[in-house]
Amino acid sequence: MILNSSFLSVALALALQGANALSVSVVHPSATPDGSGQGNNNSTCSNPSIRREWRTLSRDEKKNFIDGVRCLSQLPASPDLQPTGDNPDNQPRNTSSTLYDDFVYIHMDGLQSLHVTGRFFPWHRLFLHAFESHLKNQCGFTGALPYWDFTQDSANILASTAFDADPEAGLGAWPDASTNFTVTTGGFRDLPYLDPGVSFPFEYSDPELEANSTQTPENWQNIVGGSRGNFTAFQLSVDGHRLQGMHPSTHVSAGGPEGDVTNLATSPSDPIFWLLHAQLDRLWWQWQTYHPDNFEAISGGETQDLVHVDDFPTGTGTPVTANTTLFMSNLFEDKKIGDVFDIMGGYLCYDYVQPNATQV
Ligand SMILES: [Cu+2]
Repeated sequence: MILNSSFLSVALALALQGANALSVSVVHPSATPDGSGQGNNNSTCSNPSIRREWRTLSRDEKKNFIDGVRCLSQLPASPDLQPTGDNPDNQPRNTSSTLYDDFVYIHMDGLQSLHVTGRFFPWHRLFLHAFESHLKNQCGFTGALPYWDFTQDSANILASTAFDADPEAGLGAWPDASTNFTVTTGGFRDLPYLDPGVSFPFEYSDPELEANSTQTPENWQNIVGGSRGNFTAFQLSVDGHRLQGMHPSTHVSAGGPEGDVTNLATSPSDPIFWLLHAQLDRLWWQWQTYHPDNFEAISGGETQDLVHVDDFPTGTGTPVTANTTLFMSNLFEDKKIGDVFDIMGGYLCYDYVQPNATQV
């Protein structure tokens, strides 16, 4: 797993606002402009599990999550997994690996069709659900997937209180040069590091852009309130021009030049992936529920075009619709995009706590 976190120069500085300047515009389904457009099946989800920010969890709840991840990393790989073969460059699967590694593998397996395409948000929503289900069903996890609200840390991510050294309940303190930026503390300190090699830098159009300038509460609010009814514009606002937006920047700032989570393919190998992507799923949900026009908006194609990424931020080729299948490589059931629009729609049944109500 990452356990090798260093920093690009993109990660720091810009002390613009205090860490508690979390003025995110959170719109709960019941508070959408006309209260319609989503949650129509809420009667089938009367008791959603509630995903909360990592720092609001008790020590026991944090430990329960970390124990669950460690458990998955000790169970044998699933005999059911069948690669889709979408990624022709994918390495052969090591079937003597672990169940946790299976999740990394299916992310690698679908690499090109899952990122910078119209599948990105819905596929990752299902992926998180599959992982959370495995934690619960196979490893005694009793909570809901936590998220890392990185907007609280945009002023100084190194001072983030989300990362601490508690050997049983901590995500690990930020490492430094003394350990070659390898994470040596926290509950994941002894998980393996894949050493994926460098996947970034991308050809940045603005190489001086600071990663944390994309992670601010203001940017979050602009994303949530913008791109009305236009899914492709929304995704572009999250991924950014030449992939310099909030999503890729957070991968890079958490993983540094060589960390697992920096690598587009192997990023789930670092458990921070789950908290980072729960935050992005929460961002999509806030945008969906900001206006009824957003709720079932989907666009783009199934094929990545990194050369013309600014022209096709949600891909090209076969159009992505509510009927498009989200493949889970037989590790988990496939679903259609339309099945995951509503996180409280019957198939999915969870919600995100409203940050301002519970922030500590
Ligand atoms: Cu991904």
